[in-house]
Amino acid sequence: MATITISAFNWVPDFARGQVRDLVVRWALEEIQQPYQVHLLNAGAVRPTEYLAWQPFDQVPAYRDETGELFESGAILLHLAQDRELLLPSDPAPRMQATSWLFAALNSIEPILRPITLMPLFNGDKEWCSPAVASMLPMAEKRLELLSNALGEKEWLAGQFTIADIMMVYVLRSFGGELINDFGNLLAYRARGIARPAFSRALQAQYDDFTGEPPHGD
Ligand SMILES: N[C@@H](CCC(=O)N[C@@H](CS)C(=O)NCC(=O)O)C(=O)O
Repeated sequence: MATITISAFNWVPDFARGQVRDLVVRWALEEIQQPYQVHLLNAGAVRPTEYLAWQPFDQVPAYRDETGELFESGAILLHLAQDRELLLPSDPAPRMQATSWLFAALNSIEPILRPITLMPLFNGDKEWCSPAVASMLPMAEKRLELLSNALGEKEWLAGQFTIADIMMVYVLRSFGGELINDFGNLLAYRARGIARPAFSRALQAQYDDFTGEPPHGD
């Protein structure tokens, strides 16, 4: 495969360390043992305006290889998985399942869990925060119950390990917290994903790249 460069941050606040979304790209690259370079940016500093041509929302990750450029972590995973049986089976039925579950992680699970986790972090001192979070819990519980039912006794969402599991485990790890405690199979699934050696290598690589300084030397 072509020489790969991804963007990542060299500094983020403590709460975000180990959660930044380049993690899923690093994880996929580690699964296929593909070396890559990292273009480091500081989350606390203004990014160079040229970066917007690569990532229009000024976020990480962005991705480049000799064939072109991508942004959006899901799109990057899909690209990396082309012709990579280890990330996405070529057999149409599981391939279609994995594609659906990749998007489900991003579009059907993350948006439901994300505010429940992030709102208290950023607005925990506001009076409206607790009732707002409480109002979102029933829908999250229902969605997780349906995810749990769909996973059932399976080890991975599409039968074999795929990019769908990379994204779903990332979402459950970053935004699932204790919300999944009532679902034994989801707890085991998340633990199974995190236990993969490629995940540990990706996590370590993200931490190793936090070499920057906080803004204003805070
Ligand atoms: N939908 C994008 C989201 C990327 C994203 O949220 N990146 C965060 C880090 S996890 C970021 O760059 N935040 C800095 C900012 O928004 O200024 C993807 O999945 O790639």
